[in-house]
Amino acid sequence: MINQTEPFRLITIPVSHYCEKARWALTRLKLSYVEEGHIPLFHAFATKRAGGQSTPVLVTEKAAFLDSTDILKYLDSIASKNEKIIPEEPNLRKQAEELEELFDQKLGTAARRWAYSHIIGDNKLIRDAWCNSIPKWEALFFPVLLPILRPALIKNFDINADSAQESYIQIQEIFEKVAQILSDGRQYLVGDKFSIADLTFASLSAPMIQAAEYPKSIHEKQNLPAKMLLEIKQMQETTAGKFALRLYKNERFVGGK
Ligand SMILES: N[C@@H](CCC(=O)N[C@@H](CS)C(=O)NCC(=O)O)C(=O)O
Repeated sequence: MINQTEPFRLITIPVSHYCEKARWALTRLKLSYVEEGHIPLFHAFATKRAGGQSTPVLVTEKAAFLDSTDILKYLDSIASKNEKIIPEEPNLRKQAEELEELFDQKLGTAARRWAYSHIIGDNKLIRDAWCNSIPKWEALFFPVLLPILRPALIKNFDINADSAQESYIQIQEIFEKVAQILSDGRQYLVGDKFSIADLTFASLSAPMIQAAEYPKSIHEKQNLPAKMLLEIKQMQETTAGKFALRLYKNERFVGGK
């Protein structure tokens, strides 16, 4: 149970799929929260004040949770028994946590690199990605920040001519693993209930599957580069892509908006 008088604060870079993971869990568990979105770089003033660095950060009246996995664990610990998204049975819990970790480490990073590789050269697409749901005054800094952030991003995420393709292959490998798990006809990745494994898979797949239900729909799809659109279509048509789309359709707003 929680002793929280005010809504939680969720500090985000709104377009981030790791932030989407935290938003989904908050909605699912019917917890009241206020999202504080920031443009990259400015996010650091907010996350630092809470003791962290990257987004998402969840700030409660007692503590701050600095990583999406810790946020989900905390939220699950205060959720009522029938709403929990971390299985209680130890073997199922282990499976769900292992999948969550795999998606965090491999899928989330490959998805980000893939998406940025496609849009990094296009000022308008980057603006759409970063300036959605942030304070207006921060958006005014976009022209100043772009020449600093673009080269930093290219260097940090190792974005080059080959990286979109490499990341696409890494994503396909994870999608194949998910398809294999689902091949016995099960409805969810672990056990017979929606869990953190499903939530993490779908939210970290968001850039590739472009679900209509995604709350931060960042781009008018037709404006995305042709090769990116083609790969989105290919991924939407895979077993794992269809599964992620189904999770968005049926599970994203269970609990509210
Ligand atoms: N392991 C972290 C990863 C989060 C992450 O990589 N967030 C990115 C946005 S996609 C970020 O905030 N980057 C800026 C920074 O690290 O300062 C989590 O799951 O919360």
